[in-house]
Amino acid sequence: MGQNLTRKIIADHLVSGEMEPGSEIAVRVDQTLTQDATGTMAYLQFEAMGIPRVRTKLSVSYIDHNMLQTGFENADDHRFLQTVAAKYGIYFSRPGNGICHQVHLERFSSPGDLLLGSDSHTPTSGGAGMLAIGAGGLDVAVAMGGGPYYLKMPQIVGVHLKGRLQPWVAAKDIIFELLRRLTVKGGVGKIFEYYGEGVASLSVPERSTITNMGAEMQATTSIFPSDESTREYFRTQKREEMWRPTSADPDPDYDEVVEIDLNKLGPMVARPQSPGNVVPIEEVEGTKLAQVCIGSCTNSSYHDLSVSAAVLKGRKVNPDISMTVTPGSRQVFTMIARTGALADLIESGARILESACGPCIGMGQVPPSDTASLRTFNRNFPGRSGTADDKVYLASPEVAAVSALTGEITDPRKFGEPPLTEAPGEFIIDDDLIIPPPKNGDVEVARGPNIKPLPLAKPLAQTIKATVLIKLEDNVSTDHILPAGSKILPLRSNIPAISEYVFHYVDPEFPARAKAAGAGIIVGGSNYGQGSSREHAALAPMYLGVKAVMAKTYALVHQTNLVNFGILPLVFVKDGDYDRINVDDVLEIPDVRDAVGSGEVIVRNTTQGYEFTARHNLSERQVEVLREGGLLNHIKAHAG
Ligand code: MIC
Ligand code: SF4
Repeated sequence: MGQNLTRKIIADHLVSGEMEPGSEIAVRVDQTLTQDATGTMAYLQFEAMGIPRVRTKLSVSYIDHNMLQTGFENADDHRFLQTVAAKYGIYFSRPGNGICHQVHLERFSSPGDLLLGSDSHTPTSGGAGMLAIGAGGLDVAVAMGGGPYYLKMPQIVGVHLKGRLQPWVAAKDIIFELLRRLTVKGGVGKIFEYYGEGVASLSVPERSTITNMGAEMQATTSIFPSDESTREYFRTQKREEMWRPTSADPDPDYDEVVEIDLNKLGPMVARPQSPGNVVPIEEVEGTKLAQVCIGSCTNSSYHDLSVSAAVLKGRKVNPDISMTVTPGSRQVFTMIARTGALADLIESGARILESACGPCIGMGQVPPSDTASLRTFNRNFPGRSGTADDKVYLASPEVAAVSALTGEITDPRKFGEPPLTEAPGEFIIDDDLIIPPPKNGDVEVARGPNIKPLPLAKPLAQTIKATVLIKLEDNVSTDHILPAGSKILPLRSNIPAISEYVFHYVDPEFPARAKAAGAGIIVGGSNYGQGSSREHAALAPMYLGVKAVMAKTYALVHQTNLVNFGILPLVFVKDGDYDRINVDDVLEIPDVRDAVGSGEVIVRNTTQGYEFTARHNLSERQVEVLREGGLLNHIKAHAG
């Protein structure tokens, strides 16, 4: 059997390790990306490494998350990021240029190369044949310094696409189908590689909708081959010279195969409050809506917006609906302005937002209480929109546009023939908002009062004795652990301030209790830490004195972030052990510093008077990192 594409790219980038699923490998990183919400920390960490200039082929710093400027904080962060970029040799995408993933796809994606980004939706560039992986900011900082990225060799799942999408059925429905079948935990430790005759009919932006939302299954990444359609995309982006073909060998070997017949798919919707709650649209049709939002890095391409505009053209948004549209990039924005689609949107009554993450991360357009919102985004975790009791439904732009007219979730197939939209022969290319770094880094870094020094973890203690601070259910996301939104997101470069918001909507007393306890333990269910790659969900608990997490299973990026910040991620061996623990129990892990080397530790519940065994599944290198008090301490200890 032939080799699959993913293994070829990994083999091409392999620095160390065996490509055996589950064993740790290290890969060379060609490109990095950061955004402003994770970037400030990543660059503080990079600075702490004392490396004069990035050692990647290309590193880009984007501003797209913290765009509301209701105080000085976000604007100060922008200046910090701009000056840091100039100093260390990083391209800087200015606010207004668009969402990192959309812009990266358009202007920098490169088939066959490896991209590491401090954002969980970095796999968007997988639509153009890149191996694009989301990670914590510290891992990205290490990669900028020329270090490899460590991960467990994933299993490669081949997704065989057959047939062709039917009218009104969108790329979004393909990834919904996978989420429906495999759930939000179905991608842990896996890479999804798309192949088969159904691939050819999907354009690069459509492929990118699919690879983007592979993150919702906790997949390491997702990838499409680079074919003639990719070449056409690069041609319209006027960078055909960057295109090269990549594909699996004929008859490729996969660890697992999933088959999707595109002919059989219908429009689908993810119900509140998980992207895994996918149902056929018929099950939720008629749900009254108060808000419809089109945009986010999942669905804000020229294709998505022109289809939406064509549906709305000559019609009016229902008076009960507040509708917003966010172009994913300045290129998309200018294109819809030139073609007239923007005028159609404005005339319909849609509210046009600047090219940024915006409502996707609770930066404005918070929905009214006790109402339903329909969004083309990728996540609908509780409270993420900014409304505590939110009911966010996720769907394709086609479903969103038709529903905005009717005021309720509507099957677009009842709307008649889908509008004909033409792919643009060429895109408008204007990279003026991307500032290339100057040749010499003689730049002074601007540090406003919101940029606080980086806190470091402490080496692993000989014995951990700590109080159980909280006990959580399954599928707790990093949005639960450390929410975003317009109040909290601006504090990303200020760990003391942001740590006051850990578990804010789950248990607002958590920070005070953690500080009073001095040393704490978090107890979680399965898939703990799903969602965003934000390392703040490890860094802020570390700052509050959290020493260990005990969970049934982890989302891998969060598990790595815990290790990077010196928090021990343990796994329950028996379900009963999870059941028995109570909040406020004091747990002792004797001789943990030595015991952790064996992969198994004894935990004593000193409050209830019993013992149990807990495990971890970390590599020897990660155990060393933990002992030394996190990755930055580890790097400093082994500098040179
Ligand atoms: C998200 O979609 O949750 C974010 C905000 O883009 C995060 C990054 C962050 O928390 O800064 C992500 O997806 O990793
Ligand atoms: Fe931004 Fe939303 Fe995409 Fe995250 S998921 S990068 S917040 S648009």
